[in-house]
Amino acid sequence: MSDYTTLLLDNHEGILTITINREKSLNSLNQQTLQDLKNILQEIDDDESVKGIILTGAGDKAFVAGADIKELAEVNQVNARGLAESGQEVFDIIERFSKPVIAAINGYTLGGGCELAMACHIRVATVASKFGLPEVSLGLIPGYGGTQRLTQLVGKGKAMEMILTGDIVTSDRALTFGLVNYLVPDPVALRQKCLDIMNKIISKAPMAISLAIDCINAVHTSGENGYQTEANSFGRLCGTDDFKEGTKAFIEKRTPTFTGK
Ligand code: CO8
Repeated sequence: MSDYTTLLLDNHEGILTITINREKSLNSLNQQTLQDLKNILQEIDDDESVKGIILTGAGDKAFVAGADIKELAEVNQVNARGLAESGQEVFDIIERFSKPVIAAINGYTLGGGCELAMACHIRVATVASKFGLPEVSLGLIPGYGGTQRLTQLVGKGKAMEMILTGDIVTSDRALTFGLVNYLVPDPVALRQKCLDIMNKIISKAPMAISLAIDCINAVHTSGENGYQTEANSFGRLCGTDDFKEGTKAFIEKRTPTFTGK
């Protein structure tokens, strides 16, 4: 795997942990970080040694505290739209990634950081984590898909309140809203919970996991009929070796061995 200046990579038994490694600026997302994220995802898409991804931030203070405000301050009306779009493209790659992506949230998860976490398939957070889309305090709105994904995850009323007030909410509130799947007491429990969920997912048939992600994303894809996507995917899966193995193993009362074929 290539080296990335803003990321730490650790592949342990098929689970690749990607750590955004800009602790001094609370792992804020500069353009280099976004480019590195895009590149690593492209690099591992077809890499059979990677079965799932845990995305986290370095240190114990922040997952990601937003876009890099120092870089953002230089943005102007001419290039801002393009920058928002290219960031959205990276987050879209994550959301549609063929392998499961879990956000391991360890502290401040603000602005672009909250948008990044929301693009992941599952979110687990420490109780000390804090969440918010405070862009209005900077005279902005979320630009990396936050208005859309927050509304999808927590509903319009709560999304309106969080984005219009810019309030930073506690992890308890985030759990109540459905913004995170689980809360855990500390970073050690965070790692373990993410591994437990990921190990469960990657023990299943890889193509079924990948197509399930596609179908769930189809709910919010304009012009796509999700029911049709589901039926098509179901049909494809019924032709796989893993389907034959899964049903055979059930009948034979044993654990299936999936090959991804
Ligand atoms: N960008 C750059 N640097 C940051 C950021 C950030 N988002 N957040 C923190 N830092 C830096 C601080 O400047 C500080 O650096 P230094 O030591 O050199 O002064 C260091 O990290 C530590 O931060 P603090 O001293 O502020 O730590 P505190 O514990 O006092 O406060 C907070 C922690 C509350 C998280 C505080 O740092 C904060 O409010 N950060 C900004 C949060 C924020 O507003 N995020 C949203 C940014 S806007 C955004 O994400 C838009 C996304 C869409 C962009 C679309 C298109 C281009």
